[in-house]
Amino acid sequence: MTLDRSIIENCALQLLAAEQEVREVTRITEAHPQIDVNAAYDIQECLRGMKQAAGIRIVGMKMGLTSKPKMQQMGVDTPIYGFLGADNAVDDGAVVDTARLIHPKVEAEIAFVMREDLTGPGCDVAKVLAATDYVVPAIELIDSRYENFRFDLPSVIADNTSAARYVLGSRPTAVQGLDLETLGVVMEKNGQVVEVGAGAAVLGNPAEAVAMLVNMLAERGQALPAGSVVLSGAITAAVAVAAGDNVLVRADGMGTTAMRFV
Ligand code: 0L1
Ligand code: MG
Repeated sequence: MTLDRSIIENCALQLLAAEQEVREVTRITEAHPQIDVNAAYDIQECLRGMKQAAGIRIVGMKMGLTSKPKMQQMGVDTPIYGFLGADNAVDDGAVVDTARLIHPKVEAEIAFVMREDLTGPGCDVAKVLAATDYVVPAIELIDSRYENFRFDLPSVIADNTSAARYVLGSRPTAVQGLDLETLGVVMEKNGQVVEVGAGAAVLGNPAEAVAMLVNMLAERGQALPAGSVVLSGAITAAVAVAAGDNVLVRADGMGTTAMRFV
């Protein structure tokens, strides 16, 4: 559906303020139950425009709800996407201030860095691999702006799929010769292994998630530009973090990446 422009802008402003002021808000669908997935992406785009107008550069995209358990939990059969701003990026091993976050959780992911533009429809794994510059292990920090991390599908899409921070590994690896499906990933928190998984947890292959992103963008007349970072989706469950925690993700043959929390 097409939502009144003033409702789109009000919802985007509310979510932006929640992020900036580090406070929870009520799901936007409580006040506006008519918001569907299409209208939710309109709100996400409005939020993106507000951040760009404030000088934030868009550096990439992310996929969310890419695992079967998460899709089942939300009662959907299609993942969702969001955008990554330069203000979301954290240097490998750097400190993240939890005072700037509401209720942070971390996920182990594989990030793609694109060498060529990709345009849908019809994007597939082969096209993604051919257009990829390199892959690195990543940690995505999600931080829903909604009370108790509870939302419905349109609400979480409008909230930029809970995107908050991300860190990339420092050792770029070419995709050629990598088996992304059996790629093993381990997440450690404070030196203890807390999650393990394999690339196949992401739609059978993380490159499949990137292809799906490109095809979903095409439905809204958009493309994935060269140079984009793409977080392909969680390989592990999301793990809550707090000040004092150290999180490290290791991907088989691809090195590690880490975040420290104060
Ligand atoms: O990156 C993700 O998979 C998160 C998508 C949004 C749902 C959530 O916040 O758990
Ligand atoms: Mg994620």
